Amino acid sequence: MIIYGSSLSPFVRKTLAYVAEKGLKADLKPIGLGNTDPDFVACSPFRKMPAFRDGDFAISDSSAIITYLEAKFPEPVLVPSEAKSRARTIWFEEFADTILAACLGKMFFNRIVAPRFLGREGDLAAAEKAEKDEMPPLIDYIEGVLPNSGFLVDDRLTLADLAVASPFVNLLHMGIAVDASQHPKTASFVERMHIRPSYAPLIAKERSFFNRQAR
Ligand SMILES: N[C@@H](CCC(=O)N[C@@H](CS)C(=O)NCC(=O)O)C(=O)O
Repeated sequence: MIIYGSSLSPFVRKTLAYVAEKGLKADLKPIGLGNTDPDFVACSPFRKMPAFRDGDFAISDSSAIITYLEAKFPEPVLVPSEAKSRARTIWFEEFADTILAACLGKMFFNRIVAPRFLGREGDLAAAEKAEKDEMPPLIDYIEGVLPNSGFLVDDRLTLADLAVASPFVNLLHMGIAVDASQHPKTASFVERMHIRPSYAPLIAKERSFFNRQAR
């Protein structure tokens, strides 16, 4: 199995963490923005990452890839089958991929991606607005819905936790931590997720990439 992309993308990172939690093996083929590698484009017609290939089957979109893998490799169950639990898991994945990633993405894109990878200035006012106005209600929301177990659904690890944890790595790369005095459950959730064996090596690799860049 091949995953095309860069784990700096929250969608690629979520997929890689999911693959690791499933105990599966996939080759990560590095792809940057604007890459026109023919097999990447064959798997992802609109050139969005992640893209995925398993033999003659190709698909893109992190949720579609995870849907395929969960059906093909049911154990361990990371998308519960019980109706309410499944719906809540998909809601949290959707919340993470759209609402949370969009907000943190404005910060990450304008402060890091545009200046470092695209050679142009980012919209720093948009990044500032996202941090000051858009992000706080999202963290308030997570704090309010996180059960004491520290897992979003069914008091055990599911795709919901993997999805919500992913955009927070981009926050980490910007030197911003969830304030534990204001949002203790969320801060602890993020910390615990990021030290899991599925996330920690990805974060370490991303960090060393940034450190090499800074030299
Ligand atoms: N819903 C998609 C989103 C994928 C996505 O937007 N990826 C971004 C990187 S974070 C991308 O490839 N952008 C390149 C582009 O839009 O051309 C998923 O979950 O995979």
